[in-house]
Amino acid sequence: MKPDLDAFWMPFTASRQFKKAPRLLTRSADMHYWDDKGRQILDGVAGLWCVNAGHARPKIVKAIQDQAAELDFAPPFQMAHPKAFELADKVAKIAPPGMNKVFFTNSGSESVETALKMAIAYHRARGEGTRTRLIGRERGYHGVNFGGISVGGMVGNRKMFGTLLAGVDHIRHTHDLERNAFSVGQPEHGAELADDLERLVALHDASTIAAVIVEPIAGSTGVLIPPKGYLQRLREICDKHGILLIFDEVICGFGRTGTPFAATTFGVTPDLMTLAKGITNGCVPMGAVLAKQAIHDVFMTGPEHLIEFPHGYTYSSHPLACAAGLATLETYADEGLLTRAGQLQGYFAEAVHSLKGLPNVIDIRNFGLVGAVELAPVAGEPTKRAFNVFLDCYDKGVMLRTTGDIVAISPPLIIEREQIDQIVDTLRGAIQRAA
Ligand code: PXG
Ligand code: PLP
Repeated sequence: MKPDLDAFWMPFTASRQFKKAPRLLTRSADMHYWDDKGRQILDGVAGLWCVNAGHARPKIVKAIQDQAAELDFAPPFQMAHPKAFELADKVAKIAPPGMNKVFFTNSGSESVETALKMAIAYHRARGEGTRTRLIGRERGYHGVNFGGISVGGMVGNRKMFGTLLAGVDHIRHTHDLERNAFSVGQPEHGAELADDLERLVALHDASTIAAVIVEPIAGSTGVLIPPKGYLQRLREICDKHGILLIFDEVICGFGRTGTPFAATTFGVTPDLMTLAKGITNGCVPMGAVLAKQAIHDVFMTGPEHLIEFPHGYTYSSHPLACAAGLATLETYADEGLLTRAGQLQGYFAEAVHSLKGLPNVIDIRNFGLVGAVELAPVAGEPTKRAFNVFLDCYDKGVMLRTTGDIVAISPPLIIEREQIDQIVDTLRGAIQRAA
Protein backbone atom coordinates (compact mmCIF):
# COMPACT_ATOMS: atom_id res chain seq x y z
CA MET A 1 0.00 0.00 0.00
CA LYS A 2 1.29 3.45 -0.85
CA PRO A 3 1.71 5.56 2.31
CA ASP A 4 0.06 8.98 2.66
CA LEU A 5 2.99 11.39 2.36
CA ASP A 6 1.32 14.38 3.95
CA ALA A 7 2.07 14.19 7.69
CA PHE A 8 5.81 13.54 7.67
CA TRP A 9 7.74 16.84 7.82
CA MET A 10 10.98 15.72 6.25
CA PRO A 11 14.48 16.69 7.44
CA PHE A 12 16.85 18.55 5.07
CA THR A 13 14.63 17.80 2.07
CA ALA A 14 13.18 19.76 -0.84
CA SER A 15 9.93 18.30 0.36
CA ARG A 16 7.45 19.69 -2.16
CA GLN A 17 9.63 18.36 -4.97
CA PHE A 18 10.05 15.06 -3.12
CA LYS A 19 6.35 14.54 -2.48
CA LYS A 20 5.62 15.07 -6.18
CA ALA A 21 8.12 12.36 -7.16
CA PRO A 22 9.03 10.37 -4.03
CA ARG A 23 12.19 8.30 -3.80
CA LEU A 24 11.20 5.52 -1.43
CA LEU A 25 13.75 2.92 -0.36
CA THR A 26 12.22 -0.31 0.86
CA ARG A 27 15.06 -2.82 1.17
CA SER A 28 18.85 -2.97 1.38
CA ALA A 29 21.68 -5.50 1.24
CA ASP A 30 25.45 -5.05 0.95
CA MET A 31 26.14 -2.35 -1.70
CA HIS A 32 22.52 -1.90 -2.77
CA TYR A 33 19.13 -0.44 -2.05
CA TRP A 34 15.87 -1.44 -3.70
CA ASP A 35 13.07 1.07 -4.15
CA ASP A 36 9.31 0.63 -3.91
CA LYS A 37 9.18 -0.26 -7.58
CA GLY A 38 11.72 -3.06 -7.11
CA ARG A 39 14.55 -1.14 -8.82
CA GLN A 40 18.11 -1.90 -7.61
CA ILE A 41 20.18 1.17 -6.68
CA LEU A 42 23.91 1.16 -6.03
CA ASP A 43 24.70 3.02 -2.80
CA GLY A 44 27.42 5.56 -3.56
CA VAL A 45 27.22 7.36 -0.21
CA ALA A 46 26.95 4.62 2.43
CA GLY A 47 23.39 5.68 3.17
CA LEU A 48 24.32 9.08 4.58
CA TRP A 49 28.06 8.51 5.13
CA CYS A 50 27.29 5.89 7.78
CA VAL A 51 26.78 2.36 6.42
CA ASN A 52 30.52 1.68 6.17
CA ALA A 53 30.25 -2.14 6.22
CA GLY A 54 27.44 -2.24 3.68
CA HIS A 55 23.77 -2.95 4.30
CA ALA A 56 21.99 -5.58 6.38
CA ARG A 57 25.17 -7.39 7.40
CA PRO A 58 24.19 -10.70 9.07
CA LYS A 59 26.25 -10.36 12.26
CA ILE A 60 24.87 -6.90 12.97
CA VAL A 61 21.27 -7.87 12.16
CA LYS A 62 21.45 -10.85 14.50
CA ALA A 63 23.05 -8.85 17.31
CA ILE A 64 20.24 -6.29 17.21
CA GLN A 65 17.54 -8.97 17.08
CA ASP A 66 19.05 -10.90 19.99
CA GLN A 67 19.56 -7.77 22.06
CA ALA A 68 15.96 -6.60 21.61
CA ALA A 69 14.76 -9.92 23.02
CA GLU A 70 17.28 -10.07 25.88
CA LEU A 71 17.52 -6.55 27.34
CA ASP A 72 15.55 -3.79 25.63
CA PHE A 73 16.52 -0.80 27.74
CA ALA A 74 18.62 -0.08 30.81
CA PRO A 75 18.71 3.37 32.39
CA PRO A 76 22.11 4.93 31.70
CA PHE A 77 22.08 7.27 34.71
CA GLN A 78 23.35 5.63 37.94
CA MET A 79 22.83 2.24 36.21
CA ALA A 80 24.39 0.46 33.26
CA HIS A 81 24.57 -2.78 31.28
CA PRO A 82 27.71 -4.77 30.40
CA LYS A 83 27.79 -4.09 26.66
CA ALA A 84 28.23 -0.36 27.24
CA PHE A 85 31.59 -1.03 28.91
CA GLU A 86 32.54 -3.61 26.33
CA LEU A 87 31.87 -1.24 23.44
CA ALA A 88 33.65 1.69 25.10
CA ASP A 89 36.69 -0.54 25.60
CA LYS A 90 36.65 -1.74 21.98
CA VAL A 91 36.32 1.80 20.61
CA ALA A 92 39.13 3.03 22.87
CA LYS A 93 41.37 0.21 21.60
CA ILE A 94 41.20 1.46 17.99
CA ALA A 95 41.33 5.16 18.95
CA PRO A 96 44.43 7.33 18.67
CA PRO A 97 46.79 6.72 21.59
CA GLY A 98 45.62 8.21 24.86
CA MET A 99 42.03 8.85 23.75
CA ASN A 100 40.71 6.20 26.06
CA LYS A 101 37.52 7.61 27.60
CA VAL A 102 34.27 7.17 25.70
CA PHE A 103 31.03 9.08 26.37
CA PHE A 104 28.00 7.79 24.44
CA THR A 105 25.35 9.89 22.70
CA ASN A 106 22.77 9.13 20.01
CA SER A 107 23.98 11.17 17.05
CA GLY A 108 26.74 13.33 15.70
CA SER A 109 24.85 16.45 16.71
CA GLU A 110 24.64 15.27 20.32
CA SER A 111 28.31 14.30 20.25
CA VAL A 112 29.20 17.84 19.23
CA GLU A 113 27.12 19.41 22.01
CA THR A 114 28.71 16.99 24.47
CA ALA A 115 32.27 17.76 23.35
CA LEU A 116 31.72 21.53 23.48
CA LYS A 117 30.28 21.26 27.00
CA MET A 118 33.16 19.00 28.08
CA ALA A 119 35.69 21.54 26.81
CA ILE A 120 34.19 24.45 28.70
CA ALA A 121 33.64 22.41 31.87
CA TYR A 122 37.19 21.04 31.70
CA HIS A 123 38.74 24.48 31.80
CA ARG A 124 36.41 25.53 34.62
CA ALA A 125 37.30 22.44 36.64
CA ARG A 126 40.99 23.31 36.27
CA GLY A 127 40.39 26.83 37.53
CA GLU A 128 40.41 28.56 34.14
CA GLY A 129 36.73 29.41 34.00
CA THR A 130 37.39 32.36 31.70
CA ARG A 131 37.99 29.95 28.84
CA THR A 132 34.48 29.76 27.43
CA ARG A 133 34.89 30.87 23.82
CA LEU A 134 34.42 28.26 21.09
CA ILE A 135 36.09 28.52 17.71
CA GLY A 136 34.75 26.79 14.63
CA ARG A 137 35.63 27.12 10.98
CA GLU A 138 33.85 28.60 7.99
CA ARG A 139 32.01 25.89 6.03
CA GLY A 140 32.19 23.50 9.01
CA TYR A 141 29.29 21.15 9.69
CA HIS A 142 28.79 20.07 13.26
CA GLY A 143 25.21 18.93 13.26
CA VAL A 144 22.07 20.93 13.77
CA ASN A 145 21.75 21.72 17.47
CA PHE A 146 22.40 25.23 18.76
CA GLY A 147 26.03 24.64 19.75
CA GLY A 148 26.75 22.83 16.51
CA ILE A 149 25.28 25.48 14.22
CA SER A 150 26.99 28.18 16.25
CA VAL A 151 30.46 26.75 15.68
CA GLY A 152 29.38 25.48 12.27
CA GLY A 153 30.02 27.54 9.20
CA MET A 154 27.38 26.58 6.66
CA VAL A 155 25.36 29.74 6.14
CA GLY A 156 22.21 27.98 5.03
CA ASN A 157 22.07 26.01 8.27
CA ARG A 158 22.52 29.13 10.45
CA LYS A 159 20.77 32.11 8.94
CA MET A 160 17.19 31.13 9.87
CA PHE A 161 17.91 30.56 13.54
CA GLY A 162 18.59 33.87 15.18
CA THR A 163 21.52 34.82 17.35
CA LEU A 164 22.88 31.33 18.13
CA LEU A 165 25.42 30.91 20.97
CA ALA A 166 27.32 33.96 22.16
CA GLY A 167 31.12 33.88 22.36
CA VAL A 168 31.84 31.98 19.18
CA ASP A 169 34.23 32.86 16.37
CA HIS A 170 35.46 31.15 13.21
CA ILE A 171 38.74 30.59 11.42
CA ARG A 172 38.80 30.60 7.63
CA HIS A 173 37.99 27.52 5.59
CA THR A 174 40.68 25.88 3.46
CA HIS A 175 38.94 25.67 0.10
CA ASP A 176 41.12 27.27 -2.55
CA LEU A 177 40.20 26.46 -6.14
CA GLU A 178 42.72 28.92 -7.52
CA ARG A 179 45.72 27.13 -6.04
CA ASN A 180 44.46 23.61 -5.39
CA ALA A 181 41.89 22.63 -8.03
CA PHE A 182 42.10 18.96 -9.11
CA SER A 183 44.53 18.01 -6.33
CA VAL A 184 44.87 14.26 -5.92
CA GLY A 185 44.80 13.58 -2.18
CA GLN A 186 45.94 16.37 0.13
CA PRO A 187 46.34 19.77 -1.54
CA GLU A 188 49.77 21.41 -1.49
CA HIS A 189 48.70 24.90 -0.54
CA GLY A 190 47.06 26.29 2.57
CA ALA A 191 48.86 25.08 5.72
CA GLU A 192 49.22 28.75 6.60
CA LEU A 193 45.43 29.09 6.89
CA ALA A 194 45.80 27.48 10.33
CA ASP A 195 47.54 30.69 11.38
CA ASP A 196 44.12 32.30 11.29
CA LEU A 197 43.76 30.90 14.80
CA GLU A 198 46.63 33.19 15.87
CA ARG A 199 44.59 36.12 14.58
CA LEU A 200 41.65 35.12 16.79
CA VAL A 201 43.95 34.60 19.77
CA ALA A 202 45.31 38.11 19.22
CA LEU A 203 41.76 39.47 19.01
CA HIS A 204 40.13 37.65 21.93
CA ASP A 205 43.13 36.55 24.04
CA ALA A 206 43.87 32.88 24.64
CA SER A 207 42.55 33.14 28.20
CA THR A 208 39.00 33.40 26.78
CA ILE A 209 39.22 30.46 24.36
CA ALA A 210 38.17 26.95 25.38
CA ALA A 211 38.42 24.95 22.17
CA VAL A 212 38.66 24.82 18.41
CA ILE A 213 36.49 22.34 16.54
CA VAL A 214 37.15 21.22 12.96
CA GLU A 215 36.37 18.27 10.75
CA PRO A 216 39.70 16.77 9.59
CA ILE A 217 38.05 16.40 6.18
CA ALA A 218 35.02 18.69 5.96
CA GLY A 219 32.31 16.39 4.60
CA SER A 220 28.88 17.92 4.48
CA THR A 221 30.06 21.20 2.96
CA GLY A 222 31.44 19.31 -0.04
CA VAL A 223 34.52 17.28 0.91
CA LEU A 224 37.34 19.72 1.68
CA ILE A 225 40.62 17.85 2.16
CA PRO A 226 43.06 19.43 4.65
CA PRO A 227 46.12 20.94 2.94
CA LYS A 228 49.41 19.27 3.75
CA GLY A 229 50.64 20.39 7.18
CA TYR A 230 47.44 22.26 8.05
CA LEU A 231 46.19 20.01 10.86
CA GLN A 232 49.69 19.75 12.35
CA ARG A 233 49.90 23.54 12.45
CA LEU A 234 46.48 23.84 14.06
CA ARG A 235 47.62 21.35 16.74
CA GLU A 236 50.78 23.36 17.41
CA ILE A 237 48.92 26.63 17.79
CA CYS A 238 46.36 25.03 20.14
CA ASP A 239 49.18 23.63 22.28
CA LYS A 240 50.97 26.95 22.39
CA HIS A 241 47.86 28.67 23.78
CA GLY A 242 46.33 25.94 25.96
CA ILE A 243 43.33 25.60 23.64
CA LEU A 244 41.66 22.18 23.28
CA LEU A 245 41.51 20.76 19.77
CA ILE A 246 38.32 18.88 18.88
CA PHE A 247 38.20 16.74 15.75
CA ASP A 248 34.70 16.10 14.51
CA GLU A 249 35.12 12.65 12.96
CA VAL A 250 31.44 11.87 12.50
CA ILE A 251 32.12 11.24 8.80
CA CYS A 252 35.89 10.63 8.84
CA GLY A 253 35.74 7.98 11.57
CA PHE A 254 35.53 4.24 11.11
CA GLY A 255 37.69 3.71 8.08
CA ARG A 256 36.71 6.42 5.61
CA THR A 257 40.30 7.68 5.31
CA GLY A 258 42.14 4.33 5.36
CA THR A 259 42.72 3.89 9.09
CA PRO A 260 40.13 3.79 11.87
CA PHE A 261 40.25 7.56 12.36
CA ALA A 262 41.45 10.57 10.38
CA ALA A 263 43.48 11.61 13.41
CA THR A 264 45.56 8.47 12.89
CA THR A 265 45.71 8.85 9.12
CA PHE A 266 46.92 12.46 9.33
CA GLY A 267 49.11 11.84 12.40
CA VAL A 268 47.52 14.52 14.57
CA THR A 269 45.91 13.63 17.89
CA PRO A 270 43.16 15.95 19.12
CA ASP A 271 42.05 16.33 22.74
CA LEU A 272 38.43 15.40 22.08
CA MET A 273 36.91 13.58 19.16
CA THR A 274 33.27 13.31 18.12
CA LEU A 275 31.98 10.13 16.48
CA ALA A 276 28.65 8.76 15.22
CA LYS A 277 27.41 7.17 11.98
CA GLY A 278 29.86 4.32 11.33
CA ILE A 279 30.03 3.39 15.02
CA THR A 280 26.93 1.20 14.49
CA ASN A 281 27.11 1.02 10.70
CA GLY A 282 24.09 3.32 10.71
CA CYS A 283 21.85 0.51 11.98
CA VAL A 284 20.89 1.99 15.35
CA PRO A 285 21.39 5.67 16.19
CA MET A 286 24.53 6.20 18.26
CA GLY A 287 27.31 8.72 18.73
CA ALA A 288 30.27 9.07 21.06
CA VAL A 289 32.85 11.52 22.31
CA LEU A 290 36.39 10.28 22.88
CA ALA A 291 38.43 12.16 25.46
CA LYS A 292 42.00 12.01 26.57
CA GLN A 293 42.52 10.46 29.98
CA ALA A 294 43.80 13.75 31.38
CA ILE A 295 40.63 15.60 30.40
CA HIS A 296 38.45 12.96 32.01
CA ASP A 297 40.58 12.91 35.17
CA VAL A 298 40.14 16.61 35.84
CA PHE A 299 36.47 15.90 36.53
CA MET A 300 37.18 13.05 38.98
CA THR A 301 37.45 15.14 42.14
CA GLY A 302 35.10 16.07 44.98
CA PRO A 303 32.88 13.80 47.08
CA GLU A 304 32.38 10.40 45.46
CA HIS A 305 28.60 10.37 45.83
CA LEU A 306 28.28 13.41 43.55
CA ILE A 307 27.82 13.33 39.77
CA GLU A 308 31.05 14.57 38.20
CA PHE A 309 29.74 15.55 34.76
CA PRO A 310 26.06 16.53 34.77
CA HIS A 311 25.29 15.57 31.18
CA GLY A 312 23.81 12.60 29.32
CA TYR A 313 20.88 11.42 27.25
CA THR A 314 18.05 9.00 28.09
CA TYR A 315 19.35 6.81 25.30
CA SER A 316 23.11 7.19 25.93
CA SER A 317 24.63 3.69 25.50
CA HIS A 318 21.28 2.18 24.51
CA PRO A 319 21.52 -1.64 24.59
CA LEU A 320 20.45 -1.99 20.94
CA ALA A 321 23.05 0.54 19.87
CA CYS A 322 25.79 -1.12 21.94
CA ALA A 323 24.92 -4.54 20.50
CA ALA A 324 24.96 -3.09 16.99
CA GLY A 325 28.23 -1.29 17.72
CA LEU A 326 29.98 -4.43 18.96
CA ALA A 327 28.82 -6.45 15.95
CA THR A 328 29.82 -3.59 13.65
CA LEU A 329 33.37 -3.44 15.05
CA GLU A 330 33.59 -7.23 14.67
CA THR A 331 32.46 -7.00 11.06
CA TYR A 332 35.01 -4.25 10.37
CA ALA A 333 37.76 -6.40 11.94
CA ASP A 334 36.71 -9.67 10.25
CA GLU A 335 36.85 -8.06 6.83
CA GLY A 336 39.68 -5.56 7.30
CA LEU A 337 37.32 -2.73 6.43
CA LEU A 338 38.96 -0.04 8.55
CA THR A 339 42.03 -0.13 6.32
CA ARG A 340 40.35 -1.05 3.04
CA ALA A 341 40.00 2.57 1.91
CA GLY A 342 43.79 2.77 1.88
CA GLN A 343 44.01 -0.16 -0.51
CA LEU A 344 41.33 1.15 -2.85
CA GLN A 345 42.17 4.83 -2.78
CA GLY A 346 44.53 4.73 -5.76
CA TYR A 347 41.91 3.11 -7.98
CA PHE A 348 39.17 5.36 -6.58
CA ALA A 349 41.28 8.50 -7.14
CA GLU A 350 42.01 7.59 -10.74
CA ALA A 351 38.34 6.84 -11.39
CA VAL A 352 36.96 10.10 -10.01
CA HIS A 353 39.72 12.22 -11.56
CA SER A 354 38.83 10.71 -14.95
CA LEU A 355 35.84 13.11 -14.89
CA LYS A 356 38.21 16.06 -15.35
CA GLY A 357 37.48 17.91 -18.58
CA LEU A 358 33.74 17.25 -18.58
CA PRO A 359 31.54 20.32 -19.03
CA ASN A 360 31.21 22.50 -15.91
CA VAL A 361 33.54 20.37 -13.78
CA ILE A 362 35.62 22.96 -11.90
CA ASP A 363 37.26 20.71 -9.31
CA ILE A 364 37.66 17.08 -8.29
CA ARG A 365 39.03 16.04 -4.92
CA ASN A 366 39.55 12.77 -3.09
CA PHE A 367 41.02 11.10 -0.04
CA GLY A 368 40.62 7.50 1.09
CA LEU A 369 37.15 6.47 -0.04
CA VAL A 370 35.65 9.92 -0.17
CA GLY A 371 35.51 12.11 -3.23
CA ALA A 372 33.74 15.12 -4.68
CA VAL A 373 33.11 16.70 -8.03
CA GLU A 374 32.44 20.43 -7.95
CA LEU A 375 30.33 21.86 -10.75
CA ALA A 376 29.95 25.42 -11.99
CA PRO A 377 26.49 26.59 -10.90
CA VAL A 378 23.77 27.35 -13.43
CA ALA A 379 23.81 31.15 -13.71
CA GLY A 380 21.39 32.60 -11.15
CA GLU A 381 20.28 29.17 -9.92
CA PRO A 382 22.88 27.81 -7.47
CA THR A 383 22.57 24.12 -6.45
CA LYS A 384 20.32 23.29 -9.43
CA ARG A 385 22.95 21.68 -11.64
CA ALA A 386 24.23 19.31 -8.95
CA PHE A 387 20.69 18.48 -7.81
CA ASN A 388 19.77 17.56 -11.40
CA VAL A 389 22.87 15.36 -11.58
CA PHE A 390 21.81 13.66 -8.35
CA LEU A 391 18.27 13.03 -9.70
CA ASP A 392 19.66 11.74 -13.00
CA CYS A 393 22.09 9.34 -11.28
CA TYR A 394 19.31 8.06 -9.04
CA ASP A 395 17.18 7.49 -12.10
CA LYS A 396 20.07 5.47 -13.59
CA GLY A 397 20.46 3.37 -10.44
CA VAL A 398 23.20 5.12 -8.44
CA MET A 399 22.57 7.04 -5.23
CA LEU A 400 24.89 9.99 -4.53
CA ARG A 401 24.65 13.14 -2.41
CA THR A 402 24.89 16.79 -3.27
CA THR A 403 25.60 19.93 -1.33
CA GLY A 404 25.56 23.25 -3.13
CA ASP A 405 26.88 22.44 -6.59
CA ILE A 406 29.13 19.67 -5.32
CA VAL A 407 28.47 15.96 -5.83
CA ALA A 408 29.88 13.80 -3.02
CA ILE A 409 30.86 10.14 -3.24
CA SER A 410 31.50 8.08 -0.08
CA PRO A 411 30.55 4.46 -0.70
CA PRO A 412 30.43 1.61 1.78
CA LEU A 413 33.98 0.36 2.39
CA ILE A 414 33.07 -3.06 0.95
CA ILE A 415 32.82 -1.54 -2.54
CA GLU A 416 34.44 -3.44 -5.43
CA ARG A 417 36.29 -1.88 -8.36
CA GLU A 418 33.50 -2.54 -10.85
CA GLN A 419 31.12 -0.70 -8.57
CA ILE A 420 33.47 2.29 -8.42
CA ASP A 421 33.40 2.20 -12.23
CA GLN A 422 29.61 2.05 -12.24
CA ILE A 423 29.36 5.11 -9.98
CA VAL A 424 31.83 7.11 -12.04
CA ASP A 425 30.33 6.09 -15.40
CA THR A 426 26.83 6.97 -14.24
CA LEU A 427 28.07 10.30 -12.92
CA ARG A 428 29.86 10.98 -16.20
CA GLY A 429 26.65 10.54 -18.17
CA ALA A 430 24.66 12.71 -15.78
CA ILE A 431 27.24 15.54 -15.84
CA GLN A 432 27.20 15.45 -19.65
CA ARG A 433 23.41 15.60 -19.72
CA ALA A 434 23.41 18.49 -17.22
CA ALA A 435 25.60 20.65 -19.46
N1 PXG B 1 29.45 16.40 12.56
C1 PXG B 1 29.80 16.04 11.30
C2 PXG B 1 31.21 16.25 10.84
C3 PXG B 1 28.86 15.45 10.46
O1 PXG B 1 29.21 15.10 9.22
C4 PXG B 1 27.24 15.64 12.24
C5 PXG B 1 28.21 16.22 13.03
C6 PXG B 1 25.87 15.45 12.80
O2 PXG B 1 25.53 14.13 12.95
P1 PXG B 1 24.00 13.70 13.05
O3 PXG B 1 24.08 12.25 13.38
O4 PXG B 1 23.38 14.50 14.15
O5 PXG B 1 23.35 14.00 11.71
C7 PXG B 1 27.55 15.24 10.94
C8 PXG B 1 26.50 14.60 10.11
C9 PXG B 1 25.34 15.75 4.18
C10 PXG B 1 25.03 15.37 5.59
O6 PXG B 1 24.58 16.45 3.60
C11 PXG B 1 26.03 15.11 6.49
C12 PXG B 1 25.69 14.82 7.82
C13 PXG B 1 24.38 14.78 8.22
C14 PXG B 1 23.39 15.04 7.29
C15 PXG B 1 23.71 15.34 5.97
O7 PXG B 1 26.35 15.41 3.66
N2 PXG B 1 26.71 14.62 8.71
N1 PLP C 1 12.47 16.91 27.55
C1 PLP C 1 11.91 16.35 28.65
C2 PLP C 1 10.62 16.91 29.19
C3 PLP C 1 12.55 15.24 29.27
O1 PLP C 1 12.00 14.70 30.39
C4 PLP C 1 13.75 14.74 28.72
C5 PLP C 1 14.44 13.60 29.31
O2 PLP C 1 14.07 13.05 30.35
C6 PLP C 1 14.30 15.36 27.59
C7 PLP C 1 13.63 16.44 27.03
C8 PLP C 1 15.59 14.88 27.01
O3 PLP C 1 15.43 13.70 26.31
P1 PLP C 1 16.70 12.79 25.91
O4 PLP C 1 17.31 12.37 27.20
O5 PLP C 1 16.10 11.65 25.15
O6 PLP C 1 17.60 13.65 25.11
